[in-house]
Amino acid sequence: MSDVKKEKAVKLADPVAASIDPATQEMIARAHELGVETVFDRAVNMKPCVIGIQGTCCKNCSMGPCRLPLPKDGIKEDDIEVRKGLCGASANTIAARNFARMVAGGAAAHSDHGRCVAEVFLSVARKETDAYQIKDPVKLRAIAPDFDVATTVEVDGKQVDRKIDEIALEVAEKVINEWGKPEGELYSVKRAPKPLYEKWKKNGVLPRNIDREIVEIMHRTHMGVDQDYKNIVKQCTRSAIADGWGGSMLATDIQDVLFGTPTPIQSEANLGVMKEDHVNIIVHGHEPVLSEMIVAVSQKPEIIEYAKSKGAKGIQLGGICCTANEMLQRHGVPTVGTFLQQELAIITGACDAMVVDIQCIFQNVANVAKCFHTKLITTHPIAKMEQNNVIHIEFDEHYALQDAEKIIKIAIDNFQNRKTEVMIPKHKSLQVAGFGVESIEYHLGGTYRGSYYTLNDNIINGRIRGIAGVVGCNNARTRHNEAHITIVKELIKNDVIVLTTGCNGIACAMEGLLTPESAAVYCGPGLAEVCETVGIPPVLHLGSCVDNSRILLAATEVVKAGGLGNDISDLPAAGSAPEWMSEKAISIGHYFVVSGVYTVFGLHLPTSGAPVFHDYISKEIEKLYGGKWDVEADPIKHAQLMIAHIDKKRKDLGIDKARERVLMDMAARQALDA
Ligand code: BF8
Repeated sequence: MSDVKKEKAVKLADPVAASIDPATQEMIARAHELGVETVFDRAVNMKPCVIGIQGTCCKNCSMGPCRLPLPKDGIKEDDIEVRKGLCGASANTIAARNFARMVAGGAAAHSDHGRCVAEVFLSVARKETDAYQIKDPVKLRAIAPDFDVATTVEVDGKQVDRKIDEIALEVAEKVINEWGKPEGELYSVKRAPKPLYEKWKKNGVLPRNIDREIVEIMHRTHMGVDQDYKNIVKQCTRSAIADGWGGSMLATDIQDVLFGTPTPIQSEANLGVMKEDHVNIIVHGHEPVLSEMIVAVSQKPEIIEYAKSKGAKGIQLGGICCTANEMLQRHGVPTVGTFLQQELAIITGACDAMVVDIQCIFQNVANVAKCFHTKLITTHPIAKMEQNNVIHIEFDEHYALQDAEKIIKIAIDNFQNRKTEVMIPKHKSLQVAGFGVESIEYHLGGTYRGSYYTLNDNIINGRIRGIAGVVGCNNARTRHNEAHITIVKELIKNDVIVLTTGCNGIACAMEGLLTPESAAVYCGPGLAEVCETVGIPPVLHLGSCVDNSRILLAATEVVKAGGLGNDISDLPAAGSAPEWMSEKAISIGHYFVVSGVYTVFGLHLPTSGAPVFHDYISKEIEKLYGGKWDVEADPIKHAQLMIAHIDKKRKDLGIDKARERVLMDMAARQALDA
């Protein structure tokens, strides 16, 4: 056999077909020039399994994997008797089990992150570390009542404020208990609108504790346990609520308490934020516990001097994935890129260290780093890599500053070792990020009447047609950022304000949609007017993926402000994950759905091989919780589905014709709710 025949034909990705982003296209071409393989190339060489895509491959025991593709001539009446695995499991059971395990994986990832933050908070409250402090005591006082912790105490017949240290300790002990308390229900589920809480109670899905719901999914989906797809979905629901209204919400709250609640802040996004003459340190992953310390140490004058002593002009920090969003929203650290740009950042030849913690980290970054001088540093005990060029420096909150300093010095010492010619794309965009429940209230309500009334008024009078939460990943099976940007632009063009998190937030930043000025360019006239009046972008960046809890709470505030129904499911609102790829996205999608949100996913859902199960989560479930799943790969149709849903809700509320400008007073709002 000739060498040519022995060699596997390796195709290279077409940069323009792979991404809409010019910086990404440039770097894919650069990777080809240097002979470095990336995810974009792997995606054109390895096709996904079609049965896996349908969700009907069962590998939960060693009699399988049992594969149940959808019959070409469609399913028949007796499908569950004919199409089955060795044990008899139907396509519905198999797809529901697989779906449930994705929810468990996603909820576990968010919630274990939350637990880590809660443990640091407990150390701070117990005064075991002085690296972290309580930066937002106001937020701590605000959330304390949610955990039945008093914020005042009676002294001489008068209520006076309790000491913040006492509140912190009590809240921290209650919070850490949420992962494993033996009885009761999660505290934070009561933050949902009352009708939603009542729906969860009636359907028996109130989460008991965070860990238990994940463990129970693993038990129920073990071979030979739960064989009723509706019952399996019930447990998915309990676990997803324990994520969105539990583990993720606690992560967000405690991160705000420890590191500060974000307020709008200006920065930049895309690979062009890296600087050739600086030490470039890229922090990638999800937990701000590490990145907060990296930010703090990198600003120390003696560290900057040390960098200069090695020939650099300074230190340029940058972020990838949700660590980027965390450092951006609290410190304005620029965003290097989305999930699919992690290898490309190293291929610039200017990444002196990539510091990673948990989640969304390609194992291939280690292979790419080998081709350059980049030091790849893992920091978390649960996330190591097998390649021998990876350095592991375990981050311990008790020695946080020392650990961060050690990591930064490795990066600085590496500055002089650059071996490949540096090529940093020029592309970068301005962005304003750092929005949240509190800042939306302030921006749309003003200092003296901070509230959601103004937002509600603008929705009622039709300037703002509705609200969309557009979130989630990139996926190398689709053109990088294309669906994200097309969907968001179609929504804002139709006066739908967009709340974004995760990699959608980064994609929108790269496209320049996170600036107040973009309103005049891309928005319909109503939304443009609101954005110009209050000086906000039409796309509000609410942070990382655990911060999707901010979207749930913002929706709850809209309900509370009145005039738009009694529950999240009444709102003219919809959710979307255009380029999803992770199990976390499925957990997020499901908690949006069972919180009452019509939620559309791009690409495909791993449910298509089991149409009866798919119908259940995309139709019948709406009767229980008011929200439902949908899937649409075409981005314009995807956005139009969301807009149609928003219009239907406007009609149900009786505000479909009220597009003339009417100033609603409280009585008028209450009349709408009646
Ligand atoms: O948690 S959006 S690719 S980075 S999973 Fe990952 Fe998806 Fe990006 Fe953050 Ni969320």
